[in-house]
Amino acid sequence: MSAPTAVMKKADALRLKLRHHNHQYHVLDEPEIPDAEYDRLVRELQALEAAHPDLVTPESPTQRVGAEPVAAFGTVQHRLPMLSLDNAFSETELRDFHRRVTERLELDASTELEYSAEPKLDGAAVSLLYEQGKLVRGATRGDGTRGEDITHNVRTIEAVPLQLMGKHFPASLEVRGEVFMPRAGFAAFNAAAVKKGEKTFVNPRNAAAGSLRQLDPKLTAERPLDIYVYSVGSVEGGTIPDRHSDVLERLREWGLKVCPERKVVEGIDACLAYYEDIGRKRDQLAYDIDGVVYKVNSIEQQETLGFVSRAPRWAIAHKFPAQEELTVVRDIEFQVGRTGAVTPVARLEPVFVGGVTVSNATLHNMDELHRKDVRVGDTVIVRRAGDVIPEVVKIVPDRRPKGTRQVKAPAKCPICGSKVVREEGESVARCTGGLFCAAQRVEALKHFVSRRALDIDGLGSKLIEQLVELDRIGTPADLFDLTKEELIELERMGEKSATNLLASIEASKSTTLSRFLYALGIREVGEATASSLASHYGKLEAVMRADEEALQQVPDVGPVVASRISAFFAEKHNQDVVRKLQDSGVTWEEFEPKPDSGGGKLAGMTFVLTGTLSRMTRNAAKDSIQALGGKVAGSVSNKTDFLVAGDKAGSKLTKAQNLGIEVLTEEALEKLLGDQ
Ligand code: 5U1
Repeated sequence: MSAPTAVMKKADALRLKLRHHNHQYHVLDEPEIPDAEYDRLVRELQALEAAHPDLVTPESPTQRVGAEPVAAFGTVQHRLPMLSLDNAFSETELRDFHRRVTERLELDASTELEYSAEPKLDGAAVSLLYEQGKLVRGATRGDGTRGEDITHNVRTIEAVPLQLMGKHFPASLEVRGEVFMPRAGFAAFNAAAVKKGEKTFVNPRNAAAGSLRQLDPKLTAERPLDIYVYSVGSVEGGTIPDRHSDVLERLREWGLKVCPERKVVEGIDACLAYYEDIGRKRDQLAYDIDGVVYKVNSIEQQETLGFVSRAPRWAIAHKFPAQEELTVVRDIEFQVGRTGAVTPVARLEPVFVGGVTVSNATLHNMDELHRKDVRVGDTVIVRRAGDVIPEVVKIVPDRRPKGTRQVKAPAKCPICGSKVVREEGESVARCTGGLFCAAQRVEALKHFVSRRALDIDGLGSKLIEQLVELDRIGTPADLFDLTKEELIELERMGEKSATNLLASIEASKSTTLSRFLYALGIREVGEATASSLASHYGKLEAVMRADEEALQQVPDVGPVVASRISAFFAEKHNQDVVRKLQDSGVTWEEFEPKPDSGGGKLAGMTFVLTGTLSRMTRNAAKDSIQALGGKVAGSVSNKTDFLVAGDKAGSKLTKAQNLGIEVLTEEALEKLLGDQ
C-alpha cells in the first residue's frame, strides 16, 4: 500500500530541510541548527520511511553518509566505502545494539563480548593512504564513496606522519581517523578572528572541517589541527592483526596517533561503565567529544556481522546528551556585576541542554550581541558545555519572526539608574554607581565573604540580598557591627544560625594581607595578583601608597592592573572602607619585605598546578611555592615555567606538553621546595 499524500508531503519537506542542512554542515562548514536537531529530523524521516518503505528513494538523505564532494578539490574514489556510525542515545538503545550483535553472531545475549571502546571525537573524518609507507593521499569522507582530495592540506598537520615508522607495514595501507582542533587552539583561533574582524567558527568541529577544506594549504598550516586514527580501510601487500585493539596498537607503532583514552571492555555493562567514565572526564579532555564508540573487537566477528546501507553492524556511537540545543529568546535583559559590568543576558524558553534545564544564556557584551545580531523572538543555538555558563552560539536566520529590532545598550544602569559608560578600548560597558548601586554592593559583598577571600561561612547570597535591600549594609565594613538581635529578625534566620554567623564573622577578622587585598574586589586583582602584592610590599600602607610606576615593579602587575590598583586606593570612599575594616578588628600579620623583594629561590618562576595532588593539598603547594617567591597561575600559557601534574591531569597537561613546558611530578615539586 502506498503512503498517503500527507505523509509523502511530510517526507518531501523533511528531505528538503535535511538536504539544506547537510549542505550547510558538510559543504559550507556553517551549520544553522545543532546536531541534536539534525538527528531529530533524520530520525523523523527514518521513522516515516520505515513505516512506508515505498517512500524511500536512493536520493533520500537517509541513504547516504555525507555531502557531495566539492568540485574545487579533486575527487577521490574511496577504495572501500567510508561509512558512518549508527547512534545510540540511551542505555536501552545500546542494549538493543548488543542484542542484535549477539543474535547475529548466534551467541547468548549475556555473552561478555569484547568491545574496543574509544571517545567519539567531534572533528572531520579523513582517509590517509600510505604507499610503501609514504603518505600519498588524504581525502575527506565526502559522500562515503567519493571524497575530496585534501592531500596538500593533511600534509601540513604535524601529527600526520609523511612516512610510516618501522618496516613491517603493508605495501598499501589506508587509515581512517578524525582531524580535530583542540579546544585551546580553537579559542585562540576564534579570538584572533574576532580581533581581525574575520569569520569565526561555531565550534571546534566546524573549525577542523573548514580548515581542512582550505584551497590554500598555507592557511591550513596555520590552524592548530591534530588527528587520532581509529581504523584501517583498504590493505594490500601485508596483513593487520585480527583484533581491532591490536590494529590500533600496530598503527601506533607505525607512527600514527591513536586516542590514549581507548580501552578494551568486556560485556555491555563494561561499555556503560566506560561511557560514564569518559563522560566524567569529558570537560578535562583537550578536545571536544560527543560520545563514545564501541566496536566488536574481533575482526572475524566484524566480517560476520557486515554492514547495512551506511553503517557497520559491528559498531555504534553512544552519544552524550547534546551540548547544543535550539530555543527561542523571550527577552534580552542587562545584568550588573560586581565590578559594574553591564552584561546582556538572553532570557530563553527553558531548554534541556548539557544535562540541565537552561533559561538564561550570556551574550557577553554589546559587541558580541551585535556581532551575533540576537533579537527578541529569535530562534538560537544555545550551548552549555560542562560547568561553563550557557551561551548563545548563533541565531537561526530563517526562523526570525517579522518586525524584530536590535537591542540597544542601556544609557542608565537598570539597577540604580546611574550613567553607564564604556571606556575607550573596552568591550564592556559599566555602571558608574559603585557601591551606591545595589547590584554592585551585593556582588562586592558576595566576593568579600567568599571562601578564598575573607571566608565568612553562613553568609549566603539570599542573606546578603536581604541586608542590602534593608539598606543595613553599605560596605563590607558594616558586616562587622551586625548584632544578634537584628540578625534573628531576618527571614530564615534562627538564633543558632545567627550565633554561628557572628562567630564566623569574628573568626574572619584574623586573615592574611593577600586575602584582604583580594577581598577588596579591585578590578583585575585576582588571587595571584593579590598574593604578589602582599609578598612584594608586606604592608597594606605600602600598597596603598605605591604609585603606578612602583606597582609595575611587582611581578605580574602591568600598566592596566597598576592603574586599577592606584585608582582604587585614590578614592576616598575606598580608603574609608579600608580604615573601617581595620577599626572593626580585621588584622593580618605584616612584615618588612626583603630589599630584593620578590627574591626567594623560585622568584620569577610561574607554576601551574593541575590534577589531584596526593601528598599535599593544592593550597599547601601554592603557599609553599609563593613562600619561595614563585607565582602560581591558574592557566597554562607561554609564560608558564613549570606544570605540576597530579593524578588525572587533563587538558592543562596536554597544553603544557604542546607548549614544551617542563612538567613536574608532585615528588619533583617537593624536592624543588625542599632543596635549599
Ligand atoms: N572513535 C571513532 N570515531 N569513529 C567514527 N571510531 C570511529 N569509527 C568510525 C567512525 C565513522 O567508523 C567505523 C565504521 C570505522
